[in-house]
Amino acid sequence: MKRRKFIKNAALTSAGLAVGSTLSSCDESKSKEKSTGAKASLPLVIATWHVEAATAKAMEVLQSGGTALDAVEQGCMIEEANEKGQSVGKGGLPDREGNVTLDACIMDKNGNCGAVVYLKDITHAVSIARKVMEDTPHVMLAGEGAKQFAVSQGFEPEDLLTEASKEAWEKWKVEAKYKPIINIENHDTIGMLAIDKNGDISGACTTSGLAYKMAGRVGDSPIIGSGLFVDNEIGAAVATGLGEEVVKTVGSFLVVELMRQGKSPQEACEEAIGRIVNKPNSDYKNFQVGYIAVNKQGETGSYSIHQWFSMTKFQDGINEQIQSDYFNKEN
Ligand code: SD4
Repeated sequence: MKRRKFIKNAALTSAGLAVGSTLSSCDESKSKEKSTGAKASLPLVIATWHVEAATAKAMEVLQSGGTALDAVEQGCMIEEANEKGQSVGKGGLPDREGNVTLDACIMDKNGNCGAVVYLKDITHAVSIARKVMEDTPHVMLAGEGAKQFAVSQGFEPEDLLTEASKEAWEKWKVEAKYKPIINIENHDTIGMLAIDKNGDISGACTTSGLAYKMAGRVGDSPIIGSGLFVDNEIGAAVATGLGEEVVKTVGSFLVVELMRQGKSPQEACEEAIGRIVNKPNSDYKNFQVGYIAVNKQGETGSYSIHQWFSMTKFQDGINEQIQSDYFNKEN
């Protein structure tokens, strides 16, 4: 399904309309990843949402002998530079005051990680996160310091607020109501996990966060363990959706730890969503969270609270969008 159609479908779902068979273009046979225990063919890339250009770039890097770390960085950069994607990098929707602020992190096979939060004016937040990991003694830089560091590394500052995003913000300001919207209009973070041909795993996550968030708000995406976690012995997971709920359950770390206990990636994603929806008084009907995961054997899984979350997977020459199974089947 092309992104535009997907957005439309998601909007219909979030508006509470019945989702009929014409919208159900997902292939049910693919919607639930089975655990076979067999070793999958490598290399392999998965990413949140429908981002085939990004997974294609990552696979190109892997096929030409690049590492999983290079692959996830370069794959994510495709979406960061894509001005049409209004929740990542350039063209991201701003906060309530019109600032586009980016959050990103990256993690390698050795458990090293780097992150930037509240980064302004620099498109490739994922690359700055990698620089933090490789060229500083720290794991996270925020705001002005993160920007200064990026500039010192040769990154050119630019205005990230495009005409289209500015227009959307002006329109939002008329009512200025803040309510997380269930699906993709403001949930299009790219989280990417890759296994290179040596079987080594890396991951990255990059976003402009929730549209019209409070100024200064930081979500789950740059928080290691919440938005992303990689353990090269076990596997990796990455999250998208309402970051506050992911942070409260340390979601990606949880998925990896569940895989460590023997769960398949699919089972682990399902249990991590269960931790959110089964809380007493959970308000899950009003927000979306989705996880994707891969284990050391190359098995993958994905699960979300609501319909229309998807994963893009590139393996064995096939680059495809796979609709995710989901918890809330009430509609
Ligand atoms: C956040 N998890 O900032 C991110 C939002 C997201 O697609 O996933 N957007 O809470």
